[in-house]
Amino acid sequence: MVKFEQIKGFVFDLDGVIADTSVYHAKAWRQLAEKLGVTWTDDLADRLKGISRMDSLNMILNAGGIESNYTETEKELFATEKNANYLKLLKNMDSTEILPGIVDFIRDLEEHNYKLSLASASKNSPFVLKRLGLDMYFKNKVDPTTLKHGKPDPEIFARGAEVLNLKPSECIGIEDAKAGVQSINSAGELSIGIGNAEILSEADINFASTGELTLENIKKALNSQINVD
Ligand code: B16
Ligand code: MG
Repeated sequence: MVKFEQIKGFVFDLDGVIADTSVYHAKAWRQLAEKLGVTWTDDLADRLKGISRMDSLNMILNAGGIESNYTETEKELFATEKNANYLKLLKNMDSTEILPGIVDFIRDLEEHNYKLSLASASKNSPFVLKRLGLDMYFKNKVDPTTLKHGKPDPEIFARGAEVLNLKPSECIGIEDAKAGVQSINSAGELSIGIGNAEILSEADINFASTGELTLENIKKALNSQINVD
């Protein structure tokens, strides 16, 4: 197990970790799914977290058994429609959408000279960060349009360490999605799962909410694991 003292950087997911936008993604997908006659379930909503736009659409069509009913051009139109719905929901977005404890945590990381990067699958992430007033903290970002594979593939979190000039073993990745935790783990970083610990059982450390995300709590969690091992 990695020691707390080895850690030099933090790689953040955006939707569901920094901001409460995962509910807006779910709302916009639900609108489209129901229009296409696909039953919306909590399980489907969970599986979509962290998954790229086109992969999410394919997952929804698959869940309804209608993946072969549409051409690629029609799928592109559906994805564009979902994004337009999503952006409508973000219309009045501001810093009040930042999840609890996140600003204090980021400031604390900066104060202690940790490096920060962003590993969000969302093409909207630069816009969202700007609206939240947090873009100045994330100069180092992985551009999701340059990725060959989406989460759970390790590529995005591996690149999140790379943009910081750090080794994966020197980084902690923070995620709210099962696919995201799997990406962090297979990139060789230490994973923190935010949310349902049963769904995120593969995470090295679990916190029920971002409010628990402090350097002190991370240190405590890591030290208690070392003592048990
Ligand atoms: P977009 P994250 C992910 O962001 C969301 O969790 C997922 O719901 C969304 O489909 C994906 O970004 C793509 O987003 O359509 O805005 O490009 O959790 O990786 O920050
Ligand atoms: Mg997320």
